[in-house]
Amino acid sequence: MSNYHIKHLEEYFQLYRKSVREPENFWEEIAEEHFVWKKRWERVFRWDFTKPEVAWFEGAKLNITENCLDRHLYVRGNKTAILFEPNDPKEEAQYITYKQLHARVCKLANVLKEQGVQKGDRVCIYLPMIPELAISVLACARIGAIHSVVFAGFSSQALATRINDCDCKMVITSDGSYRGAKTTDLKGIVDQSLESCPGVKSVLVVKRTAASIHMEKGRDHWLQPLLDKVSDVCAAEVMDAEDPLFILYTSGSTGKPKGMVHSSGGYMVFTAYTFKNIFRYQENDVYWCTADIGWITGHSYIVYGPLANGATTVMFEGVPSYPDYGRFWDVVAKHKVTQFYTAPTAIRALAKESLDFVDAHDLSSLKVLGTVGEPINEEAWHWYNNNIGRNKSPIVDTWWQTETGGIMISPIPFVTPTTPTYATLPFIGIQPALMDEQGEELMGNQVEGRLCIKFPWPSMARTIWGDHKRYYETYFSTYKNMYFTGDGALRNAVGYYRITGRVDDVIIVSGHNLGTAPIEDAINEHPAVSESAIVGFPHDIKGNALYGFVILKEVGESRDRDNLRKEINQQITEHIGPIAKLEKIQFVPGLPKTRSGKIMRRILRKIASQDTDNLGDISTLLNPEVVASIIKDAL
Ligand code: 7RM
Repeated sequence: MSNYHIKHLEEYFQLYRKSVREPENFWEEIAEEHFVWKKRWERVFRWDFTKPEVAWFEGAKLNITENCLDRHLYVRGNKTAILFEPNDPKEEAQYITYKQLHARVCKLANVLKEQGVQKGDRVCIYLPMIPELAISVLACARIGAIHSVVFAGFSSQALATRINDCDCKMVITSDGSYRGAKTTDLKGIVDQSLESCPGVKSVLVVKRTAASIHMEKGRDHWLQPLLDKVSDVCAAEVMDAEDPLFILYTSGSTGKPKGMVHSSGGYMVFTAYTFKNIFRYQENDVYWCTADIGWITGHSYIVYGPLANGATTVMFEGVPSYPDYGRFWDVVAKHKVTQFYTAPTAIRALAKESLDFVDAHDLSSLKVLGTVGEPINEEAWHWYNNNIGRNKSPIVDTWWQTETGGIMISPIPFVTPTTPTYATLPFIGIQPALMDEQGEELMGNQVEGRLCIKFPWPSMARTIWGDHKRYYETYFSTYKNMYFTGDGALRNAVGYYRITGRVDDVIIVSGHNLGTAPIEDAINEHPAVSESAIVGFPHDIKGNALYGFVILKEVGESRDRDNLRKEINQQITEHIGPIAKLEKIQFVPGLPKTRSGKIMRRILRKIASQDTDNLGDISTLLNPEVVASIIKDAL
């Protein structure tokens, strides 16, 4: 157990140095001591960022679900694995033990097999935050099927794109979902998607809302009757460490979403090891991450990382504002939550409300607080620290990405002194670099540049599904022999990292990554629109909000502007989902362009954030008169 639980700063530095000087030995010890393998690896890792080709624990055989379930059965079989807190506080919470979870996963795995799902097949999971979501993920892993979870807030078109991109043959969904006061007809959305997904042969439907829904004969099946008929024993498929475990889509700055492919051995080792240390998980703790399993945070730090450590992990179906803004704190008090992990956007939204919502609840169980998803501003950090952490629970500001699989830069609580807005130090084994625009690494402290990682780590994505070239171009072509994150960052006088935000055309709105191109494509399909450009601008709660500059066609000129705005947002909701709706829409006569025809987004960003005193270098600007007119009419 020696190096698994880091206890003081000196130990962190020692382990960090070891992980850099002898990475093979370091990771081999972790992998050997803390996991069960069916066969040992032949090589700890192999890498070549020029291709890129990366492999961890090659030759090893395992099944991640045996590490997350089976091995806990004798030591903690009756311990709660998943603690389900429903949307409606009047509905009873569910305490699913490791034994019960194991049985439910095996049953579903048997149903999947019966439905013809085989090792390597892709299964799309489109479910709300109910236990069946985690169970579906694990059931796929049990039989070696590759899960592709799509966040249940995505529209039918977005779902169809993701189903088709990786050729899923099955979808697991529910009749509907509850979120706050709203119910959503999830099955209706799936039905619509499947009109354009010929590869999907079967749909399994979990009953949640008991809404009356259409069941397509021969294709759709209620899940429960199928579960009732199968055994709760299902041998785990023997997987190679490098076999794909899952695909998870993330927005790119251009083109269609990227299906990031994660493999099983390295992903397991890294998510489990980071979970244990970054949340200082101890046996009787109750850990709660408020993310949705539809995002990477949920995959790594609701399901795999916690379960691989035998933890109790809370799954919350609802929203922070229902039935009122005290709900998070109500849940913390009710279940005596010890680690609480959320996003800055949630903290900002709650900080706007009365402190009475906090003070009405006993938060004394809390030991560690976490944040993830976007930079946390100083004010939100202090509010969180003072009111939720009562100045004694350290805040771990964890920086990482869908692509990195696990947390990369973060304090270790009670070990790394924290500084507001700083993600602080790289986790063990992570070698960050800051680069200047000429491609030179910035050495020393007090520098700011583009954040890269210069050495492989176990949980990095291996490719983009079906497009390895795009994987290379997006992440490995900008800086030679480096993984480029797309983020800017600075390193302060003591070597702490602060992430300053995206440097590409990805905008993070309420913690959700949105690429500008897909939104623009959606808008441009409106018959009255000829061209559009989207930029982000600062927003009190969402972090960033979207500002659209839209050029109308002649047919649009005579139309009512407010109706057009509604239609444009409707268009976006249909193509992507409500999370991508525009906060402001300005109709403009043209867009600032360079002589080579590229939109100068830098100028639009300045206009959107009402910062037009100094537009910077506009020497390549083709149409200054357009800029003057946009500024004059800015919203
Ligand atoms: C885990 C997750 C990734 C992007 C990333 C950053 C931003 C995430 C932080 C952060 C500042 C943080 N995956 N980001 N964590 N920025 N401080 N602690 O969010 O793929 O959905 O997003 O999120 O820009 O590149 S993600």
